[in-house]
Amino acid sequence: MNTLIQELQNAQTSQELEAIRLKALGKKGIITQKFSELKSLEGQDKKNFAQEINEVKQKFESLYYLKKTELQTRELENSLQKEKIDVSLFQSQNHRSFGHPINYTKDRIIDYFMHLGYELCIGPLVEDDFHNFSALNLPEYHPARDMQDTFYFKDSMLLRTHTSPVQIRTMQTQTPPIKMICPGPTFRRDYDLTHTPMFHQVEGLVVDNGNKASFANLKYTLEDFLKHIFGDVKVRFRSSFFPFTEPSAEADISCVFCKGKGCRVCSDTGWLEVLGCGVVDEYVFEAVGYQNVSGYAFGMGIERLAMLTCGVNDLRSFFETDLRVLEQF
Ligand code: 2NM
Repeated sequence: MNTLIQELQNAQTSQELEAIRLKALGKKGIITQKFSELKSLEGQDKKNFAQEINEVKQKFESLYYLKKTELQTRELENSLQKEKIDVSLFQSQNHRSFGHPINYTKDRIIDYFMHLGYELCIGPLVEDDFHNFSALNLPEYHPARDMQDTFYFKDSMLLRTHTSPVQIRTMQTQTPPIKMICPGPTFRRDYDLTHTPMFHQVEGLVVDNGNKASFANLKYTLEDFLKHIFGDVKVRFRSSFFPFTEPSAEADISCVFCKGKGCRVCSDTGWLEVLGCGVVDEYVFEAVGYQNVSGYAFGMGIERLAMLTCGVNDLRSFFETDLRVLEQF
């Protein structure tokens, strides 16, 4: 028995320990055999011997479990040491890509305006009626508020249909001068070849005291911005309408595919519409409690800009997360 205990204490591996366990408690183990010797005994002798071997068995087992835990812990630590990997060693050569075109385009837009000192602002995706509609001069009967365009929750909460509520919130918490941009996801109940229920916008807002922020500033900024994003293109402004700006305009660039000659993408016009803008309506300033200020704002869809700059002709490929598509960028 003592040699068994001695061997147990000397075991160096789980395998060695298991061999000793079998030697003691296996079918033909030393302790197991002692139990079969009981058959040939009777009375008090049997009782005494049974007690003796049970004590031996218990002692062996408790030492065995102690040793087993000790060895397993040591072996785990050893394998952790041995199998440690240096993640900086391996570099896959097969999956070089420049990230998702939506993020890439968004970052380029943000970079441009942050270099001009615009502050980057973000806001909630779930909005209330005031910030998404009322403050922006979208009256209750306006079609943009129709159930068909907006995802509603109860208590007239909704998924923001544009990023403009972030600008309302910024004006409510800051005082002019303000120069800010707000990128992020927006939601509309629209789903076809050229619309997805979730899409991304970047909007910008400049507010200054008195009449310092003018349409001329806006026009210069956006012209320079579009040339920064698209390279050598012509830019033109067409008059337009938005409830929250007056005057309002849309900016076109000469078609990046046919250089203005006319093609399928620009419907033979030579021009591509890329953003909307305008001088912020007095009504909006009233809604946020501003007086004697002037400002301009602009907004653009990131998907559209990404399609034009990355040469993507199907909007859906942005949302399919198909690596074969994304790897091409
Ligand atoms: C656009 C076009 C024109 C706009 C206006 C405002 C705010 F909050 F200042 F009134 N935010 N965004 C705006 C103006 C957005 O997107 C096509």
